[in-house]
Amino acid sequence: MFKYSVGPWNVHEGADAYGPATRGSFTFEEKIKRFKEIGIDAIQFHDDDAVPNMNNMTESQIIAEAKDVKALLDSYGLKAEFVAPRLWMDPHTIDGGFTSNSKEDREFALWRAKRSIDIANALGCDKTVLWLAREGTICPESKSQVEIVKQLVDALNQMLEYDKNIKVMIETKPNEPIDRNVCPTLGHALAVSAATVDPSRVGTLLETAHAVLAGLDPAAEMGFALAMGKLWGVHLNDQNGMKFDEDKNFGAENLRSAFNQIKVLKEHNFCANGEYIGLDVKTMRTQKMEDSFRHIETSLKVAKALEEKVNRYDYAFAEECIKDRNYEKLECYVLELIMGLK
Ligand code: XLS
Ligand code: MG
Repeated sequence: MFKYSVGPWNVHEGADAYGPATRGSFTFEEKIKRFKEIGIDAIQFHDDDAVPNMNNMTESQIIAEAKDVKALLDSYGLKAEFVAPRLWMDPHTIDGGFTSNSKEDREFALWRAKRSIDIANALGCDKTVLWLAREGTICPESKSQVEIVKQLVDALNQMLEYDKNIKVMIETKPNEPIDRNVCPTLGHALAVSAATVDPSRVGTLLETAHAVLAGLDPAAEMGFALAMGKLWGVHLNDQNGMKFDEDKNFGAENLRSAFNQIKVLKEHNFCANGEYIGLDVKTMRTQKMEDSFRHIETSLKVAKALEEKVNRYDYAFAEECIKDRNYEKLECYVLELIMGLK
C-alpha cells in the first residue's frame, strides 16, 4: 500500500526566474491541512520549513521550535518524511556549501546539516535529504574536480558520525542551479555512499525530472537503486525534455514512463519499509490562489490510477510475449492498457 508525501514548497506564490509572484501565500498550517484533506500521509521538510529563523537561534531553541511543529503534525495525523538542509538560498552558500572554496561557508553548511538532523529527530523521522543544489562548479577551474568529491564524502562522514541513526538520502540532479554538479546521477550517489564510513546509512532519492535532465530513464534509475537496496525515497513529477527543472505533474509528459515508475515501485514493495511516494510538483504560475493545490490532487490521481493499471497488468500474457520474443505484441498490450483499451 503506497503512502504519499509532499513538501510545503510544492505550493508557492508563482514567482520564477523571469517574473514576480502571481498569487498570495498560504501559511504552513493551511498547507498541511489541505495536504491531509487531499490524502497525503507525510510532509517533506527543509530545515527552515520547520524552523524558519534557525540561523539566529541556538541549537536548543531550534529543537524546541521543531517539537512544536511535531505537535502540529500530530494534530493533523501527519508524519515527517525527511528534513533536508536548504543549502542554496543563504549568502553562505553562494559558492556552494560542502564544496565552497570558503572554509567558513563549508562550516556553515555542516552546521545546517547537523541542525537538520536535530530537527529530524524532533519531528520523529530518521532521514535527511541532500539535494546538492550548488555543489559543483560554475567555472571548472575554480575548484578541483577531485577535491570537491572528497569534501562531499567528508561532509557525509561528519553527518554519520554526528548521529548514529540518521539515514541520508542523496537526491541527485545533473545541473541547475549549479552548472556541473559534483554528484549528478544516482550512480554517482551510490559510489559516494560506498566511500563513506557507513554505506548502510547512505542511500538515494530518485526524482523523475532529475533523471530526465540527465538523459536517463526514471524507472530504470529506480530499478538500479532498488537492486542495491538503496532506493529510500522518490520524487514523482515530470519533465518536458532537457531544459530547466519543471516539476510538472506526474504523468503530464510521459504516461508510459510514469506507468513503469509505478510498476517497478509496486513490484518491489516500495513503502513496505516506511518509505513514502514523494511528489515534487509545482503549481503552474498561471494558477489562481484559490486553486493552487490542484496539481497535488492531479499527481496523486495519476499515481493511484497507474497503480490500478499495474494491478491489472497481465503478467501471464507478458510472459508469453517474452517467451516468444514478441516485444511488439507486448508493447501494444501495454499501450492499450495505459489508454484504457484493455
Ligand atoms: C529538488 C529537491 C528539493 C527538496 C530537497 O528537487 O527535491 O526541492 O526540497 O531539498
Ligand atoms: Mg525534488
